[in-house]
Amino acid sequence: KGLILNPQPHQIVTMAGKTCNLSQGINLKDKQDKFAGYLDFLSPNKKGVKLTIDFGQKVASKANVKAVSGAYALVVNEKGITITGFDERGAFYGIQTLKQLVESPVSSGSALPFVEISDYPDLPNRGVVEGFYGTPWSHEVRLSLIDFYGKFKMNSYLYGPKDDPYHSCPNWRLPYPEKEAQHIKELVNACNRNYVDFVWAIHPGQDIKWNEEDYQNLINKFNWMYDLGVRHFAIFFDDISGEGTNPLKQTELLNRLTEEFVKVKGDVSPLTVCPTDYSKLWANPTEKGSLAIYGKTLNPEIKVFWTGDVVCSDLTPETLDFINSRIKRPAYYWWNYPVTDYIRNFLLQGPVYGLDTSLTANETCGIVSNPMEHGEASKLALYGVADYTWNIADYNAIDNWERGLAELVPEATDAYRTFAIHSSDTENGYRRDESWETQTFRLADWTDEAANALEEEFKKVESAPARLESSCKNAALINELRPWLTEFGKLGTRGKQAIELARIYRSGKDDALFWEKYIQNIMTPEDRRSYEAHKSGTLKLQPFYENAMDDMAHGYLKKLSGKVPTDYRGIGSFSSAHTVQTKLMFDNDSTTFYTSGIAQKANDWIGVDLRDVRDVTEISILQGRNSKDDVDYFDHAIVECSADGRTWKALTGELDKQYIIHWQGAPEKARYVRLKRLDSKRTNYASVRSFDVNPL
Ligand code: LTM
Repeated sequence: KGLILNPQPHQIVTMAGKTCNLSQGINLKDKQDKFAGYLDFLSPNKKGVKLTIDFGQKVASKANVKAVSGAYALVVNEKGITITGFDERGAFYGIQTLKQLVESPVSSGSALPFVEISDYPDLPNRGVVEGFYGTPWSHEVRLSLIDFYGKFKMNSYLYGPKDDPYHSCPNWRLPYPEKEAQHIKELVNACNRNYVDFVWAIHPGQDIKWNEEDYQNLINKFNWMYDLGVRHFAIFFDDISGEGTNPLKQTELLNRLTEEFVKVKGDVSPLTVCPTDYSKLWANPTEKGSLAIYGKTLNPEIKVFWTGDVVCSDLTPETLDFINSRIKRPAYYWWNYPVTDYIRNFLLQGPVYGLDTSLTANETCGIVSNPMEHGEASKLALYGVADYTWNIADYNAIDNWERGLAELVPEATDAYRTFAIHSSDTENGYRRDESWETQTFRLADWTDEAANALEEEFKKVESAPARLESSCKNAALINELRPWLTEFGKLGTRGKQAIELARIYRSGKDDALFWEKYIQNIMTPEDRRSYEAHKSGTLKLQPFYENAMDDMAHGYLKKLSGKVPTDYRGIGSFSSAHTVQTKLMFDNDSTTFYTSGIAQKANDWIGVDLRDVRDVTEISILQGRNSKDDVDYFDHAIVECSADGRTWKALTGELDKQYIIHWQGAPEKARYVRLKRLDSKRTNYASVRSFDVNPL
């Protein structure tokens, strides 16, 4: 209790009531003279508590330290403090744990509890790949993150920002200009200080020629990077087309580089590669496929990345079985979370989950997270990745998230928590749970108790930005969060006002007041634009607001006109059909889209609720995310209608590869119309840009 350690150690035994008093400082016995510079959290004093630090196989085996890199033992007892590392990195990790112990509430600054910790990493490679599209991290953010990796025992930082032109096309053949080269040197030094491997990656595939000239270009670039201090290298062949995708040429290149660069240098570690087929979504699974070629021909020491069944996916034993049996080694997992380069209007602050807790190093040689271009805001997720990769079986996503919030914003944890719990989902990407403590409801299910509780939550949402702005000491974090905080606060106000409005609406007493306040609480096109640019609360809060406002308008217009208004609602069998995104099908704007966020399958459907049984005479559906040639559509589909939502009547036969669907016929009595997918090999998302029924 009160002992907050991240990552959680494998074994920890505390001696109740016994403590070691650090108020007189420590008397350091740094047996190999390595760590004096790492102990600024303690005061040196020859008469203080003895702190012995040592490492190496001999001392480690005496202290029962597991024989893996990074393992250590930390003992606090009446004789003082002893840290024993299996290797130098292990001793460094022992110091990180000691620092967290000293700073833990249980030690209240100087009364360190007697403790025996025996600890080691589950996976040999743990860390981060800066592998996203968009603005690469600034030098300051990178330095701050590298300290963060060391503090939480992550040992790998792969440098591969897609928009660094010297990493990728067009300049991968050229040396870095002077200033950038100096920065790389500083990053290498910061990584060395933190016992993190700085892995410099090159992304040459889009225009590489498989000839001697480009081979020499690559060797030259690696040599320049070597001269800047780089000792770990990777080659990324992701997201390319053309001759660069050839797996035989890729493996040939990696094998040759291993012989002629890695082995010749002697102090360079084995290479890492991201193949073009990094996801099951498009990898050819057969004996002739590129993964099997990797398995048969690639030097067994080379680590191979895999992102899972889709590009952003959960880490499961099944996906690792699939890849490992083909590449003939435990895959290196490139986890596309919390990356947001495909949904740049989101900021992901939720718990880290979706990583199977039964895995071991036999199934994966490591995991790196691909974060957001917002480095400070990515730390919350990285705090989870560090914990998971170190101690897989004991990993608890929610517990980790709670600790992470307190670690990152100790001055305003509650406000940060309010923001984070409602800023987790992606709406139409890699779906994440969000707002799980909040109950929302449709107005038809109103109870005073539920409305009051939700109103309280909206008030917290409304006040969270100011609380964070005034208390959080991490200015860089606040700068990244600010645009989202602004919209978050407004969402709180809108939601709170929707509940106040619903009270007037439900009383049915003052229509004029209701309508006046309704108009005030509607989002203007400008409000919508700024909310769209920095979204949060997409799973529950914004849908509550949208539904409440729509339901009130519907009820009010019905009361005034005596007829059911024609405000159509989107419906469907996908989980994302329950978000407000479905509105985009009816906004008279074909550049918008509605997509499921999960792979489509037979019998999935997307449709419209006409709110009443009507005569349907014409239906027009436009599919494809951004253009009519996109892959996200139902290539084998049928249009159906129904009066009750249970019995459906086919209006068309099987529609084969039709992005644009148009049906016209004798009036059909229906309240619901849908487009249903039939059998097909397609596993893409599904998008409908417009769904018109009886267009005017
Ligand atoms: O995931 C990989 C291997 N490559 C790219 C990343 O660069 C990108 O950040 C993510 C997320 O959009 N998707 C990719 O395909």
